[in-house]
Amino acid sequence: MTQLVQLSLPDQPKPDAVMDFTPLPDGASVKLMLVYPNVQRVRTPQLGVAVLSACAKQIGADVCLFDITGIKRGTEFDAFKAMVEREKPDILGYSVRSNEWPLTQKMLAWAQSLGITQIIGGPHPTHAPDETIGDCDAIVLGEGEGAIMDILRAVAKNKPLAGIPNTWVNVDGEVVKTDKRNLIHNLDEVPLPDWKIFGDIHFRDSYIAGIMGGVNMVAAIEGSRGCPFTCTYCSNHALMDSYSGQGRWRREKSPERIVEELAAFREAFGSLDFVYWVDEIWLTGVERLKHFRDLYKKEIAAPFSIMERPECISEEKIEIIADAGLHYVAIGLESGDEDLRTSLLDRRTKVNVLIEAFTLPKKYNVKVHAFTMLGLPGQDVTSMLKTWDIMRKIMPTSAQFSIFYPLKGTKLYDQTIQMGMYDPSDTADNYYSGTVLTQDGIDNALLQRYQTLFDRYANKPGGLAVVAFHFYRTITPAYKLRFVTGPAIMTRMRYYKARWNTLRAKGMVAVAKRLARALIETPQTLFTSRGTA
Ligand code: B12
Ligand code: SF4
Repeated sequence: MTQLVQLSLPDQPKPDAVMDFTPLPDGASVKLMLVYPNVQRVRTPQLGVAVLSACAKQIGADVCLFDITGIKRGTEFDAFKAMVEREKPDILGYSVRSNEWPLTQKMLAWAQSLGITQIIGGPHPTHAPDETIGDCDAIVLGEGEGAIMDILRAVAKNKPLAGIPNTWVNVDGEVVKTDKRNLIHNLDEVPLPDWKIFGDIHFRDSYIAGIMGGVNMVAAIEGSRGCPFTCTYCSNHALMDSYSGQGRWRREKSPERIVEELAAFREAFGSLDFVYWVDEIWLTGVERLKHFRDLYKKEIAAPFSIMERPECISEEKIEIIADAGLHYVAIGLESGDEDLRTSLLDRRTKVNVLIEAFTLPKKYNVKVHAFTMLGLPGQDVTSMLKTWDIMRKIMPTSAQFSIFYPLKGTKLYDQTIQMGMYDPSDTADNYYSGTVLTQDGIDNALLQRYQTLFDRYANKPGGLAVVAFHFYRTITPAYKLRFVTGPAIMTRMRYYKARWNTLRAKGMVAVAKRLARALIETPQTLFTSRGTA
């Protein structure tokens, strides 16, 4: 049973000491093993982890990373155990999104008996501290830079964690909660990310490199924090509210710092072919954009991608950023149903604004990617068809159709539970392969069908794509044959063909081995009628 304990520990840092870079005391050492339980195996570095590693190293801690990205599914837990036993960390620090919580829980449970301090941070524990504190020693809520350094110093000095700002600490089943420290006011003061803690897979084999084709080294960078919008399905509004009165929510790094960061990346990796910005919005002040463009073209000059909110796109801004090297912009369309967008999602973007946001970049040779969601609460086929209609108008270069998942801490999470559509014990490890909502007339088969057809036809030019879409969405047997049974048969056949090839290859290897052995051990038998070769 966990409960709030009122504690005030006099020698703990105050919440306004946002980042304290005081080194570990002389002679003290502490080893932090960060954990990235990347169950989706997305190949791009998690910048939170990279920044926390940099903070820890800056105060003199030893840091290593357990990253499951390159590890075969099903073997990640054994690999984790092996690394913990080999590295013997003092602290395990897990960075967790909601879909990664079940695996994290398993790791936490195993490592509990080893006497290692276990802390968790990232979006999931931040939004579900009450559900996660029982499984670990401490949670860091929200921004973690200041807290990780305080925690490392406390562990190095053998002091309790209870009382460190923006933490929940589990003291033998009782929870000590502290206020969040203020938001980091000046992002330029955050140490440069320690990208090198991640393996090459995240840079040379980045998923962006996969999309871009021909690109080799991709840098991921955070240029700002704090989206000012309040979409009901996104964790942003909850985080913004939780920091109310604790500093400006929207903060931007200076163009000088951004360029410094990218130059450091290029120095560390020897090259830089593409830059992937993780910021939710980018195109804010025009003067900042112009200044960024001038510096960036001079010092970095690599193509890049950004994410953007439709309302922030204007011709003036697109012209500047395209000139700086913008290659593609990913924009949230989410739904073509204006009523649903406005009343359910709190995205009050007018259709003409949406259309302009998607068409303007193309005018400047910038590719456009659309984020959309299917299976929203209350969404029926008519509503999904409105997304189809708008997709046909905007014709983005590419699009992705995820299936709505209620994230803990969001308004839609609470609403879907109240509406009896969602049982919170139902989780998903990705948001593409099915719905967790129970809705009349909308099931997984239907959603997957629309998702497949949208994927295939929504941004394919020409009338044939429209005919094919409506044909397959209405004629169920044709859809099944073309998109379900047909591909399943093909997959099976490919599997048997691969097995057959392996068998043949193995057979030949075995024959070759036997021949070689016979040649060395009993060469005479090769030339007699009893020869086995
Ligand atoms: C860029 C991004 C992506 C990219 C890159 C992901 C990656 N590997 O980093 C892509 C597009 C691939 C992606 C995918 C997904 N994403 Co995403 N993504 C983001 C985004 C916009 C920025 C993340 C980022 O780099 N932030 C900057 C760093 C510095 O901040 P940070 O990671 O939060 O870390 C800080 C703190 O959280 C804390 N912290 C973090 N870890 C730890 C660990 C410890 C020990 C401590 C002490 C502190 C701590 O300290 C850090 C420094 O302050 C966020 C929104 C946001 N603004 O955070 C969503 C967000 C993280 N994504 C989200 C989701 C849901 C996903 C997906 C599951 C969606 C899907 N398609 O299925 C996948 C999961 C894949 C994965 N492994 O991450 C949600 C997570 C919500 C939740 N409750 O889990 C967010 C919050 C957006 C939202 N919708 O609300 N994402
Ligand atoms: S615009 Fe994007 S990041 Fe901002 S609240 Fe909406 S979904 Fe979240």
